[in-house]
Amino acid sequence: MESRSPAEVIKDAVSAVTGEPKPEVPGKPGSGTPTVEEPTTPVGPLPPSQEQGQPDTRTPTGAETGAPPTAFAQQGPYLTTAQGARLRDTDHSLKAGPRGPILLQDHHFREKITHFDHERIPERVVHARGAGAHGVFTSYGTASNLTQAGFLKHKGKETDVFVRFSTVLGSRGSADTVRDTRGFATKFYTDEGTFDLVGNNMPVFFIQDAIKFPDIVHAAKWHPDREIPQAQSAHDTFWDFVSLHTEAQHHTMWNMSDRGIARSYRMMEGFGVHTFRLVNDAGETVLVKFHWKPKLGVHSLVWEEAQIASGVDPDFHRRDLYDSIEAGAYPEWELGLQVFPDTPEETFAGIDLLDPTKIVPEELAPVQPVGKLVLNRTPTNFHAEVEQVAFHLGNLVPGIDVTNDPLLQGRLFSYLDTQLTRLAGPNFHQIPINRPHAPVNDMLRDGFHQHAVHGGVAPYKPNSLDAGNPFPTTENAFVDVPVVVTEAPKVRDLPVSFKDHYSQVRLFWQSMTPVEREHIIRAYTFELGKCFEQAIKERQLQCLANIDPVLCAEVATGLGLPAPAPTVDLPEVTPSPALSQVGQQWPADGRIIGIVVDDVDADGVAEVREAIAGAGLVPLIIAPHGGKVGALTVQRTFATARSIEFDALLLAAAPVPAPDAVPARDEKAGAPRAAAVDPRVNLLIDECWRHAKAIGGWGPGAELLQRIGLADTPGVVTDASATGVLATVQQLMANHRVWERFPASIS
Ligand code: HDE
Repeated sequence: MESRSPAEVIKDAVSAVTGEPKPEVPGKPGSGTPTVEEPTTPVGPLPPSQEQGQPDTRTPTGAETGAPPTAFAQQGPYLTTAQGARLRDTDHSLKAGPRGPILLQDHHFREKITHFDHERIPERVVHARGAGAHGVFTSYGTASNLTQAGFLKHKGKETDVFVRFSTVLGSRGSADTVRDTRGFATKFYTDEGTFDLVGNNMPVFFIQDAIKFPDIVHAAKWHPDREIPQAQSAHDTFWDFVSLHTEAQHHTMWNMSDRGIARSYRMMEGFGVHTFRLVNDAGETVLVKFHWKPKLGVHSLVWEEAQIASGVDPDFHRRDLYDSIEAGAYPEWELGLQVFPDTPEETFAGIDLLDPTKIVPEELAPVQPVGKLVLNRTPTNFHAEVEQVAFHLGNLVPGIDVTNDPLLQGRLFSYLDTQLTRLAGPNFHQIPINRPHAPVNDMLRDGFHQHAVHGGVAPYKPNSLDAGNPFPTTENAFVDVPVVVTEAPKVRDLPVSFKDHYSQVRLFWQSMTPVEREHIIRAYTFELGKCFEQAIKERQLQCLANIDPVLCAEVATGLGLPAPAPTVDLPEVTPSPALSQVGQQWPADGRIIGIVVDDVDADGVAEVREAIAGAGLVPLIIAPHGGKVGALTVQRTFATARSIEFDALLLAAAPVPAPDAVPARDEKAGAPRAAAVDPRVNLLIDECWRHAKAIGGWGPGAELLQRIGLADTPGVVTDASATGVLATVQQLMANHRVWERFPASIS
């Protein structure tokens, strides 16, 4: 074999990468022709890539870095190692000859693969699946008499926030639209330290004492033998637990209601769940519950939609959040407070404020708005921001303190503890997304992943070597409210008032409209129908009997089991209309309208498309084929569209089946082909009808709706003019759904 000098080998390698002609080897004609695929020659420094933008402008200790927006996580035009050495080739490992084994010496290979091997961090033990966004909270100043917290006290004060929404049960890759509680966790980067409001979209919780959390989570997550079902409560262990542990019945009813299948993160309420204590400048205290009220109202999917979306678009909520922010339809909520006097009993209207399975109806204590949240920026890097964000109930600021709610007390331990494993060490507060926007001067030192380079020699107190620094202060410092803890024996027990497990569940049920009750019945019937053990179904039916006999009887019928009689007195309750989602009108901003077109009429569609966009809604053109229809760009084809993507459907056409379409039912029955509509359009219409969405048509679209017998039925609009149809459809969308289309046998 001919031997070559190292210099010749390097020259060859360089020319292979740069595409420069190989230098001729004397005596070897044609050796200048590259033998490997010719790569592109680098063209000098590239413009900075947006994807590489570094989102954080804070040091690990909270100072602004002053980094301009052009400061990038990655720099320079050339590929380098993690240590900055330029690389010639990242496509081939270093081998003993082209057919030989890889050499241990290949430091680039080992760095690349080792880092890749460790890219994932443990997912959250609960709330693993989520999405997050940045935004701004603006104070109305209306809470200035209640709290010294600056971000709430000063009118117009703006505070940066990061919000993470989540499901509870599923793994990180599970579907968004499963029936579940949703997390709604907000990090306020205030000037006085970070405040985390780690809430849910439901105001009550399954358990009253934190020590039960592993039990409910083990019961609700998959069965440990097969790790199924994924992200579902419709299985034996969940219903086994909640039917035995009856304090879970209230939260379970919320999950079985439409709240368990939110339409969008933008359309969910948020609740702090626990009662907190606020302290004002004068040291006076009140008890409060935190509420987030969405600008767009509270809306839900219907069950079939949720199930279809789980398969067709498992990222349904994540996509909706990011698309709406990118479209400029910024999600908005008002933060509100229910305020209660801070009495020694810690009750309001007979309701124990420390019991996290109870609400205080808004009719008794109205929610008073104190500020507005707008989400206006999507994450730059999902892992860095959404995955690494670490919330903690103990992230409190002066003016906001905790209560003795036994669930809240346990959470104060758990959130810090969990990050030690999940984010591998005690310095997770230095990760960019977790960095406070207030000056940090602590005496925490060292540990894994320490990013700060601490000066000084005396990270202890008292000290003289660092001149006693840093000093505690009473100026705007956190106040642990000196609440009197009554002299009491140590016990493993709960207050007697916590033992009422049914009256508020009954209150919730009785506050629902007939259509919402119907949905609840179907949800219980579905979930219990998926259980295997009859004893579990029977025990849960007993719980339902103790909530409401009609509910119990309907579910029992669906299960084919007898309905038991109640074993508790059914109390008179005053319904809370604020709990219902039906009957109001809401802005339809950012809602999506699908428009079915074909090659015939593009002009009418262009007009209506403009009108939709002008009204702050999103038009989605659906056509038989991709590309263009007239001047319109097609966004979905009949093959890629599915009804769950839109909130209303407009038909500008009645497309006949494409030659390759699956035959329609009436075709099989011998109906003439020309009379049939494309079966995929038929499916869109069918589903929109079943899911109680507004449907409109003009021209051939109106004729089609006539032909299939839908015209003149609730929520179906036909008109000669496209814009006429749109106007009525928009009004219908403000109700969220065409409620009268649902069968409601329950009153
Ligand atoms: Fe959580 N919860 N939780 N939780 N929780 C976590 O913290 C825990 C509870 C909630 O987007 C974990 O960082 C205990 C109530 C949200 O990152 C963990 C108890 C409420 C999120 C934990 C509760 C919540 C979590 C898992 C019973 C509504 C997601 C990973 C005392 C008010 C936050 C993590 C995010 C996450 C523990 C009960 C909401 C293990 C022990 C009640 C929104 O620390």
